[in-house]
Amino acid sequence: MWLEVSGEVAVVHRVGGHSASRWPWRLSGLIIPVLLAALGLGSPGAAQDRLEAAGLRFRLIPGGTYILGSPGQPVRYAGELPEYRVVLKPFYITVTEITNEQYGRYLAATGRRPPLYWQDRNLNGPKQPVVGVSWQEAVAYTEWLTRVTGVVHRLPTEAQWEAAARGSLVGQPYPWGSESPDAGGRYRANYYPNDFAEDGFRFTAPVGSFPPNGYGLYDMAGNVAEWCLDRFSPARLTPFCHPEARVLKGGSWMSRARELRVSFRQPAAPEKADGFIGFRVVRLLGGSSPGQEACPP
Ligand SMILES: [Ca+2]
Ligand SMILES: [Ca+2]
Repeated sequence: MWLEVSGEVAVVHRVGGHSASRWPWRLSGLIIPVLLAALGLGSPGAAQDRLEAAGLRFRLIPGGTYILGSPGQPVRYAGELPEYRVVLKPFYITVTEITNEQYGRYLAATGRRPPLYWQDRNLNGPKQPVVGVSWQEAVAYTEWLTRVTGVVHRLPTEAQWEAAARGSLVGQPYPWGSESPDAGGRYRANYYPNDFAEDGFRFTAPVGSFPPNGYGLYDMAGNVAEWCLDRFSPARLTPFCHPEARVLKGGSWMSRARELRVSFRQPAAPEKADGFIGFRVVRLLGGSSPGQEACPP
């Protein structure tokens, strides 16, 4: 195995097929101890095993004050939060949605039952995001990651998700700014333009098929809508909304352009499993504190 350091991303690869000449500088000096300290992990050998078990790539999202929610322009759906300010601690978030390949490692390790659509050829490519995973199953995956790595992993809160999705931009409707997802004839996400396949993908796309946002995160708009940890704000529930509903963010391959806005949110019952729903994972720094110092109104 070798440990790659790229910005704030840490990935463990198997050595097979790579030149041994990469070892001396990659595994020398202070790089490894510093990186492991940043990740809150222990000895290099144990940490490598733990990272490999996770098989995931993360980006560090800086702590600080974020302005989230919608200013109301160009549109704000009922249920979206008006603009609010939140203070977040720094946290890591996966570069992509969790893929079928990554979820398959979890199934193999735990013997849990595969999710819906696991056998659906339109949706089960190794690099396509896992779908058909309920909120409870997504939480169980993060708990497994926590167990095998010894570092707290969790679903993102809505505030963490949205701060990450904005990619350092302020007051912009989309992860890339204000342009529509198809401006200039160039597609910026997998969604439902005038036809499902007009952007190149009839169903889910392999993760990373479109350009990343300013934080290097892929598919924060579209592909699969992503589970957040939070309950959907009770004050905004309709009589038809599940009382335990959780927040979905980002829109999906079944969404129209307006639903790709970073402030857009959908309620879904925690047991709901569907072909448009997936998730990504947050790794907390410094133990199990919630990572959020203020809550939206
Ligand atoms: Ca599409
Ligand atoms: Ca997504």
